[in-house]
Amino acid sequence: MEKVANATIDACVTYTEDKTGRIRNFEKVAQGSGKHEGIYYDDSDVYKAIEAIAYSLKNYPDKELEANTDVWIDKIAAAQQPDGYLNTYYTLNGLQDRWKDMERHEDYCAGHLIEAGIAYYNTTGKDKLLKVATKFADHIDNYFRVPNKPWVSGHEGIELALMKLYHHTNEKRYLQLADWFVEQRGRGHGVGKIWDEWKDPDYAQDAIPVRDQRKITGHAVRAMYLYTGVADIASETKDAGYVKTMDAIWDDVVNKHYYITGGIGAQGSNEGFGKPYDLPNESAYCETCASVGMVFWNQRMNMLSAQAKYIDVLERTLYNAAIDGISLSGNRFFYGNPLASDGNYERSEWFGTACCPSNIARLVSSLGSYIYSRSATDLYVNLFVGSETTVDLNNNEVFVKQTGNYPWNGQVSIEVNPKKAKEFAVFVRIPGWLKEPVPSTLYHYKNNKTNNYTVTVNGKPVNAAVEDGYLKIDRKWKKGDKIDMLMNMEVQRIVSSDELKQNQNRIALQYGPLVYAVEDVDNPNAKNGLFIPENTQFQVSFKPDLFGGANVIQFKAPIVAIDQASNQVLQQEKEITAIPYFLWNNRGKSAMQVWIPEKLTSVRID
Ligand code: FUB
Ligand code: ZN
Repeated sequence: MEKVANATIDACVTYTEDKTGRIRNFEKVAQGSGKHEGIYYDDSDVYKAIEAIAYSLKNYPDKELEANTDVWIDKIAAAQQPDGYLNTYYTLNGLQDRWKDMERHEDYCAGHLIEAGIAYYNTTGKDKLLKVATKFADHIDNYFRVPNKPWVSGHEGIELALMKLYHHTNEKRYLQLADWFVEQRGRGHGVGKIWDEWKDPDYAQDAIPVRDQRKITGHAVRAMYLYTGVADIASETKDAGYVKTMDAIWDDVVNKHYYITGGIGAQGSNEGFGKPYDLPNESAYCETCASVGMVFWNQRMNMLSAQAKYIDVLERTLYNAAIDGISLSGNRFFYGNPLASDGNYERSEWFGTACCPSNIARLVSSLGSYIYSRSATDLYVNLFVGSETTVDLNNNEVFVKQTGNYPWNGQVSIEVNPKKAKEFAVFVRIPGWLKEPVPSTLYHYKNNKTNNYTVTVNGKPVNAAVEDGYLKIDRKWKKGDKIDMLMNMEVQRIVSSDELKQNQNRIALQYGPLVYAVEDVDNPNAKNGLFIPENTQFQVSFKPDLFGGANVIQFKAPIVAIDQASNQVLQQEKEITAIPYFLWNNRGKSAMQVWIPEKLTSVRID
């Protein structure tokens, strides 16, 4: 979060207002003329940057940054049309063409504007951007839903944003509009580039109505944003049809399309989902934005059901595939996050289509909102993150403080300090990775090895049941109470189910919730020559000087290579170091792999 505050936001600001024309586009609209610079969806990156700034300012106040953001907001407000419409691409290119091509992201940009407006208001109390966003939402509602004019969003996102606006304002029309957008899909209304070009409405989750959908299809970010919105709507309306869709699609994703890093969207060709079980490693697309969306969706699924399995998935994606998208320096980004590399892939400063940098920035800077959830009376501890917060439970302020060094080790303390001593439940998530890598049939710990855990309250063992993945500690809580949790972490060898052809005879290493990778920078020639025999002994140690402090897994294992002089295969025992996957490519370009052969016969020597 500190890196995002100090480096990532700076990168986003520089690229938004200096190195590209994103802010200039708003200025030109206000001036009444000028050529649009960039791509038709670039306004969204400005809004996402503001959203990230808003979350970040909460923990890292910065007067200068806030003042600069206020200037951006003035420019955005000045570009809004009298009827509420706001889009620099169409306003500069001719408003007569607006709302014609459903793929052109006008509503997608509106969604990001709404999210930014709410976030900025929540942190600063300033409502200028929120008013602009609300006026645009009202325009969209009056233009489409009220007259029931068909419109299928070519890139979803507005549905979840409208649900945020509904929760913020309590105005029912935004809930209705969100639901209306969802109900438009799958009815043959789609018109525009996507539908012409792809000839495949599956790409935009538009082949069949959402309540009939049972399989994941198409573009991964689009799908994640859609289903986040659908889960939000279902939480509110208890729509059983949507819940059925959500359950089936979630099962399909985690059991057939899910990388061990939590990444999704295997294919570059459609930036999305491919055939079931087709999960190549080196060409894995796993867009950073898709991981961000996966985190959103699983958070909403958890809120809908209070089941911890969704947080297991969320945590895996967050700590592996998602934060892999950002460098340790905070100002380099991966668009795709493969699980193997020949050493020619590296993070970039920016992209032509620059959706990922501000997306990972807004996710990381809002980490605080993923740690806990609550019902009216009870508290849920979802993530183990050092933090302090006050939660209102049934008109009782409860100050909660977490300390520990998770995910480097499994010791976590949670202080629970209610203002008034009262009976309620604290549901502590018992991470699924203690037993199984993921709630999925795709991956298993070799030899069914599991990790143990203990939980005490004020030093005494807890006698409580685990419900839906949470240990339910129901008692009269009073000031000074403390939960101590000890999750035993062991290096796990993960194997894939038979369907995952690309991973056969290979293992991945995991310690706690983190997946590890072997980089050639530590282990010359490992990419094509390393194998890890069954009886290998692993040592884990925390290296304070590596990557600013990180665990490594070390072990002795053979690397085979062809000796050029003799043309013989040589096998040498080497000291191998594996690092957390998300930290790879922070020391220059290097070959890397997550899935490593177990036997000499599976090694492919190039
Ligand atoms: O279309 C907007 C964004 O650009 C998508 O979410 C990304 O996948 C990229 O295509
Ligand atoms: Zn992206």
